[in-house]
Amino acid sequence: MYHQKNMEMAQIIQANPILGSSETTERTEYFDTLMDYLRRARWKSRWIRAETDFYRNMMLAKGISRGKILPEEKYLFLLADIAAITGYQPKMMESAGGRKILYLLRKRNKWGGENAFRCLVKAVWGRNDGAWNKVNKFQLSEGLRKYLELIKCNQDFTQMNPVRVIVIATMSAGKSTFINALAGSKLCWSQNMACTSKIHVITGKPYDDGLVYEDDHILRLQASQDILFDDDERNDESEIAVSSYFHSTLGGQRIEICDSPGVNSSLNVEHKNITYDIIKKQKFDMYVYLMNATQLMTDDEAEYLQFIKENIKKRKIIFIINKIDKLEAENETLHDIVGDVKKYLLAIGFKNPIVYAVSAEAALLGRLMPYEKITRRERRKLEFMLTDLLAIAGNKSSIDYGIYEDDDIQICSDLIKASGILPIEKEIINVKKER
Ligand SMILES: Nc1nc2c(ncn2[C@@H]2O[C@H](COP(=O)(O)OP(=O)(O)OP(=O)(O)O)[C@@H](O)[C@H]2O)c(=O)[nH]1
Ligand SMILES: [Mg+2]
Repeated sequence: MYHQKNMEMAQIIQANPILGSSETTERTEYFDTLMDYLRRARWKSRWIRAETDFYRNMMLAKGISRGKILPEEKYLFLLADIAAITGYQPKMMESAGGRKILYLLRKRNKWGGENAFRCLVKAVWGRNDGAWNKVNKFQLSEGLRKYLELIKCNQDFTQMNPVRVIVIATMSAGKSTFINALAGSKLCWSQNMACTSKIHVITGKPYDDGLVYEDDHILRLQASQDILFDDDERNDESEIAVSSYFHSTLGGQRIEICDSPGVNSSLNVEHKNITYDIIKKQKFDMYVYLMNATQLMTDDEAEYLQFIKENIKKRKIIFIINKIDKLEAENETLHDIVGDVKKYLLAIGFKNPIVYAVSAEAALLGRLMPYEKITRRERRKLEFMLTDLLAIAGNKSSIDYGIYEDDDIQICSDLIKASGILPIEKEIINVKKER
């Protein structure tokens, strides 16, 4: 199992005023200096390589922000970028390469005195809190101040231990869709056929830098959806690491959510081994067990639940009935279904089972739609879905769609509420890290 360091770190470069410089030569010169320093350090990690590629793309593209770097602050920005590229690792600052870079920066720097510069280095690259207190009193441009704030935010975030959650279920219950709904973005491939074939570890970021990272044989800091949905066959590990800001109430939380392959695929027996293996070998702070509302309490389900019960011991588990939008309100009520599932879980041996009901698809649609142009047909689909969800929850009063006239945001936000995902996110936020 490999676990890429730094995946939880958001990028800062978008806020570097050098990107706003309309002078291409100025940007190129800054980038060349940066590369020159990095070459001298001779660091060879995959992370540094990915960062270098990313910086090249950003710096050599058209200016995206406004502003300019003050000449006297140039080496402070370079220091900040180098610290960021190394993941703010004090160890790299102390390495021979780090010392070489600091020597050059110190020599060329024209801002402040020797001590002030040293203090900045200690804060930005050494993560030293005392140094940060002093830096906060320095006279700096607004642009640099903002840059330093992002750095501090990343440092504080990466210092925290993540709350680790794993989503488990039999095939096609909607694990990947559910995780996409939590992230408010399509990070995991979801299909009506067995698809997830590896553990995907999805890490949250402290703020939205607009980037999705993926480590799947190649580490990329700007992974497109095609890349995310296409597993690299050269990766012989059983894991793929992804990270993104969560566009939901989990935004800014230090969390890792694992997507797991469904365990009962007769076509892919190794999926079961991968998932059983991780459940046996790793401890999670919370287990989220998903069930498909249209296929409840099957034999496969019973077998899997038995395995889970034996392996997770007393750790926190919640159960979620997914796809409630597919239920027929005339035949059944959510209240009864939740009651039946609770009885079933009690019979298997789970004490006081916590059961939620959700439509992961509705939640995901509600979160994606505001960013897309909604056609009349899609809006009808949302309206039907909303009506069904309210009906199944026992709320039979018909909706006056007039209130949604030209208000896509309102229908999306009502859909998210009706999907049932919000109390589940609260439950995740309230999980305490196991000591
Ligand atoms: N109607 C409805 N469909 C859903 C919902 N959630 C998931 N689906 C659909 O169910 C199918 C399977 O969803 P996935 O998210 O791929 O399920 P999975 O559990 O990750 O599947 P495997 O990785 O193959 O085990 C897809 O076609 C989804 O669009 C839901 O809440 N409502
Ligand atoms: Mg899946």
